[in-house]
Amino acid sequence: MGALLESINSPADLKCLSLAQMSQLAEEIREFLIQTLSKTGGHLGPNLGVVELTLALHYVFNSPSDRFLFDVSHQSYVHKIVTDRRERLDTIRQPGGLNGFMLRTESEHDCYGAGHAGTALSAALGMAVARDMDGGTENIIAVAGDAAFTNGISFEALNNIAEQTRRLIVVLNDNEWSIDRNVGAIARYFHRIVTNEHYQHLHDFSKRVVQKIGGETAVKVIRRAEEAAKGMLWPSMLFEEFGLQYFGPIDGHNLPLLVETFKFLKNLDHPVLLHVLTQKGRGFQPALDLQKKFHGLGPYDPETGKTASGQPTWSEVFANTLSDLANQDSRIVAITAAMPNGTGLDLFRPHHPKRYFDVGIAEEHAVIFAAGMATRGFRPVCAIYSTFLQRAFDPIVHDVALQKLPVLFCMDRAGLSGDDGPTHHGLFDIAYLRGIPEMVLMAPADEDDLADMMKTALTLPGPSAIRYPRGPVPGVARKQNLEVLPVGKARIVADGSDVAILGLGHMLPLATELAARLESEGYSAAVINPLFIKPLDAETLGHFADKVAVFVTFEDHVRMGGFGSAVMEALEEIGSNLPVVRIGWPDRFIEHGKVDALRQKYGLTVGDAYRQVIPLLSRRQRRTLVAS
Ligand SMILES: Cc1ncc(C[n+]2csc(CCOP(=O)(O)OP(=O)(O)O)c2C)c(N)n1
Repeated sequence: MGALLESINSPADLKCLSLAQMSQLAEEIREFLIQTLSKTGGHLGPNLGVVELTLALHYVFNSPSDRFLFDVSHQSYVHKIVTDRRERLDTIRQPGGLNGFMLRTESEHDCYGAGHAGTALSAALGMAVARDMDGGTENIIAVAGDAAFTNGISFEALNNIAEQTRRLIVVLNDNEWSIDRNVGAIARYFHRIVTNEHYQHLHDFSKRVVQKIGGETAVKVIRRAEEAAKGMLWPSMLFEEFGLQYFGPIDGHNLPLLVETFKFLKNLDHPVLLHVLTQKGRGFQPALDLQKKFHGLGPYDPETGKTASGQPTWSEVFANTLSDLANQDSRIVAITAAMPNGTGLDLFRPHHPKRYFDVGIAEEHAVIFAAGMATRGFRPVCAIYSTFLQRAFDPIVHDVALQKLPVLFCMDRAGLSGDDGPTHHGLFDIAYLRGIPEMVLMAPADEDDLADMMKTALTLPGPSAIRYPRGPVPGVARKQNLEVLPVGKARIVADGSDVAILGLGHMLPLATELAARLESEGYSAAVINPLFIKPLDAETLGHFADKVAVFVTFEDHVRMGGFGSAVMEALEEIGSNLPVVRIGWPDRFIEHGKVDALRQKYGLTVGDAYRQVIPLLSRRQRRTLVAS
């Protein structure tokens, strides 16, 4: 670790540095990030891009009394480093370690938690208005990426800012990238500002001004910097119309310029937007070459950037299957909300470029857009992570289901996300989709199931959803042809008469393992792959209710309102009062960590199921003995 970096334990330490030392510190932080994240994984590219920006913010403002909000907050590692978490950066995303996003419980400097995009401006405005009502004086600064401005909430906030407060600083951190290239009219608009030749002139001018004032006395520096900042004013109609004075675009890696600009903006009595240009992945060639990959990744080689290549993922199977299905049906279209890489759709894009739509970070729009296409006879497939689809609950109900439109939701990252933590766990989708009339809801146990479910869904007259987890598929030997599954029919994997064990989706192996353990102790255990969460196979449940003493359900979802709850409701409806041992996540937010360890901690193991089921089975035996 660099010598300067070792001396930084709080924002106050930064303020003792000269600007030249700060520039040196920026390079040390970059090296520290590259080395540390090579072992932990994490959002390297975005953080390399905001080193100077974050240092300048902490240099000029006083955290925690002044408040910084980072949109998504995947780019808050530098903020963590300078706010007393440098020594724990090597624990980031590790069990018991630092969270990969801002977390209010982690530090007094994390004034607002996030993980989903588009929230920074609204939350910052809420804080500003609360400050004004309380007669407070602190500064509130929202830092949001260019892609965060493709999100509706950011614009809902913009629409409201000038009416509500006179003091709010919005920083637009423009690197032209979302995870993939940023898309849409807003992205093009930012690009036009940046490539405007008049701006180039201003940019050179401002650079010269800052270079000139670099060595002067503090008073002169401030006065001239004000002039410089005013000189850089380049009215941007869009933000000015929203009532925010627009400054920029300025070089987001020029520390003196950033510092002087923030000093100037700090004293204004009206809301402002500062447009800074940064380079995602700055200082690490592999991250500059492979922007998408280095947005966020697992461990890598800190010299070459190489990562271990693994077996196919659920996302890849999804995307390849969709490409094949689209070859046969020209009405199939694929929609992503800024996640072509994560959902696998960037594999679909080259095969069907005209039937691929990246709508930006705009899940609500994605779903309503899909609904619109479906009214014209298209078969839209929305590939959206389970956690981000939460945003689109109302459009799913109001636009898709209510109108019985055949939109398929492929929910990637359903289940525990692991390292990313509670903002990204996909643990609620069954609960939020199960109660929607018309919805067909499925969970595959392996890649064949996933492909069959997709084929099935694309024959249905109404909405459907498939949930599958992050990571590699089980790797079964694939069958030749896809099948249309009978809707609402479970698959009996093994018959049995004492206990019926239902393993939903990728939890099926736990059901099989529990059955083997019970069988080895003389019990007869049935294993069922439910395939469908809705409609649930009441007939199969009824069949087993007549012979077994207990049901067990395994699901990678919260127990409350989940698959096990659905089984209980279905049993109650057929008049059965058999006990159901439900294995799933408890009614609390689950921290980040390794999936296996968290399953152990929260009771999602075969052993936990066994301990609960044995007393219920023994009671039955005792009853049988008494009866005979
Ligand atoms: C609602 C929502 N949808 C999708 C994502 C996934 N996501 C995380 S960061 C990101 C791109 C953010 O780009 P930008 O705001 O420009 O910041 P940068 O990473 O470029 O600094 C996306 C799409 C998310 N966090 N939240």
